[in-house]
Amino acid sequence: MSSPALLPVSSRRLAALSPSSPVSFYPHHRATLRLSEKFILLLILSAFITLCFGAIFFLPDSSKHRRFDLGLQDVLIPHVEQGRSAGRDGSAGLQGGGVMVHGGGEEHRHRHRDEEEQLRKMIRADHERALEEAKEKLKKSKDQIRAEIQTEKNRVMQDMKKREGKQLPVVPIPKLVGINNGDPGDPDTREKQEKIKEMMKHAWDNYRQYAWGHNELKPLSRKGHTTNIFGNSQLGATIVDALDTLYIMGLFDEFRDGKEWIEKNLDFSVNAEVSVFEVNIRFIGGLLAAYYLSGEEVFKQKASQLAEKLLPSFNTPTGIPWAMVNLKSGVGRNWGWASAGSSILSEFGTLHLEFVHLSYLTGDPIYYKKVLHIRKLLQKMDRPNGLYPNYLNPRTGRWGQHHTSVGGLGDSFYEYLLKAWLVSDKTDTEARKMYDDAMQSIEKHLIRKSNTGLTFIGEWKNGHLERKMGHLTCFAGGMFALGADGSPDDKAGHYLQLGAEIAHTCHQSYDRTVLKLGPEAFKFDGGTEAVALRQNEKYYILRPEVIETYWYMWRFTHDPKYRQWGWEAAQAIDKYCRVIGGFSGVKDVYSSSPTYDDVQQSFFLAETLNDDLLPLDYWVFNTEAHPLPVLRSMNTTLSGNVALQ
Ligand code: DMJ
Repeated sequence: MSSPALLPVSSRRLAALSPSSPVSFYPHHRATLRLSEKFILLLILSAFITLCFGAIFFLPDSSKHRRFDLGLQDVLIPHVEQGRSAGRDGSAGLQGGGVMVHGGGEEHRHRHRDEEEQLRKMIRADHERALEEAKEKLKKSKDQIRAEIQTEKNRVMQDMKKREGKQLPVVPIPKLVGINNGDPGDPDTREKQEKIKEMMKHAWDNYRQYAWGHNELKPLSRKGHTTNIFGNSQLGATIVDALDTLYIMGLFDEFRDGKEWIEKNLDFSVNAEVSVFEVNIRFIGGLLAAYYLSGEEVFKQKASQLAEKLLPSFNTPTGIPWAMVNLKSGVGRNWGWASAGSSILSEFGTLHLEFVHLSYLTGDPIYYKKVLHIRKLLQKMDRPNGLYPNYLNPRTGRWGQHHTSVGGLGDSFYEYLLKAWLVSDKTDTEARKMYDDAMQSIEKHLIRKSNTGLTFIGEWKNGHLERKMGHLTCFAGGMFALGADGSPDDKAGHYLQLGAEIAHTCHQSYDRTVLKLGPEAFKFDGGTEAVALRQNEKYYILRPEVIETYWYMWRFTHDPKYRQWGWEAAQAIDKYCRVIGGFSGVKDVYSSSPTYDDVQQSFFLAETLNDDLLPLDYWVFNTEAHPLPVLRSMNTTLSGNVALQ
């Protein structure tokens, strides 16, 4: 039994006054009291009670009058005040708060009852909210536990494989150079090549000096930079993105520096929530390309370590991966801005090339299975007008908002359908068929000609075609050209022509600016053609898509105008984006005195190549321009023991 001393104050007080208390009030007086005395006593007592009772009614009403015991007033009064002031300005407040008449006894009680009811409601709502929050936390930790189990499983599997000492396939490293050992032959082109190399060195050296190990460089502030796609970690994104370019350009000292940093510092067990797509295209793509070019094992090892860390992102009810994953805990989630909790088409649809290569190199089919599962799922789904919407919910497997684009949010999904076919040495006909069908619907519903005959690719949004094209969409010119060979109904000429038209339009978007650099997005409305109208679409952040299309068009047609256009863009970048500390994006391509955004994007160092290196029948470029070899043996087996189909 608890002793009174241990009870709370109020309980202790009650215990002292209870009938079982050993203390009684003057027992010896009881017998001696007479009737008249009792009567007088009773009279006095009743007069006293009447006085007290009346006093309650005559007490002045005051908003400061504290009616609540047990300390509750401190919690509740602010709500009352809040409710009252809300009522005053007409918005939802406590009922009656605005009509109370001070001093009216009936109203007073009535108002207090209302207030008490309101307060009870608020307390209930608070409790419900707290309960919801607790549930949410519980759910999160469940996800975390699930992800951790999966990560552990993967690790054990990987260890088992190592112990089995399974022989991994000998990796054929294809020819690096095409005709003339990559030597352009004529002095003019050689000089331009040297200039591009010098620009690469300027970008690299400044990154090396001011931001080494950081993800990117702030060339004006001369310090490191990072964004949420890398989870605010320091993973040296620029080093990894630049490796293959350094190698191809023959900048071997720089390449060695990069390799050394990766060997010693690149650690993926960090508590960072990264974008699965970005990390795949920049890091896994970059590391694999560096491995294939140089044959250095460390790049392969790092790529497969990282790939393992991305696997928990696939732990969703549908197998469509989350957009982000925490590299340490394995917990995944989607971008807050994405429609109805959806994953993004261009993100989960741009894993195929790298994942096929990972299975090929590690002998573990898991990577290939993951991306094949995504494809099978997409293949089965209904598509409005044959178009793939950009949003897909990974919990329900249903499309989100019906927004389709060949630019941001959609772009590289289409590119990877084509490249899945190419990397399989043209044996993955399922991917080719999906690509061809998608192109047909895109041509029918999204591609139009402007009043003056510029071909553009618009976006399907809110039930109509938006006559706007993004800088990102400009990569499609190169994609059409790359896919021309092998297109159905002998439409190779048609697609090459379409590629040329898109290249022309995108060139116009550059040519119609003051800086001769293209805006982020441009319109085809009324009198406006290939020009950005909104201030927030006038920036250029060193993106490669337009130059990429020129590059493919040059490769397939050898029309010198594409080289010329590429050179013009390179000169404009050198003139307007170059600063002492590297290269920076600019905020307005229509202004003759542009301001800088102070970011040297890592993809800037991944983009520049010269003509005759890397023949396209041996190499497929991932979406970040990292070259991966065509897997010649894929039609029979993957990695010697993993069947492809
Ligand atoms: C690159 O990181 C890749 O090309 C990606 O597919 C989208 N675009 C950026 C650069 O603009």
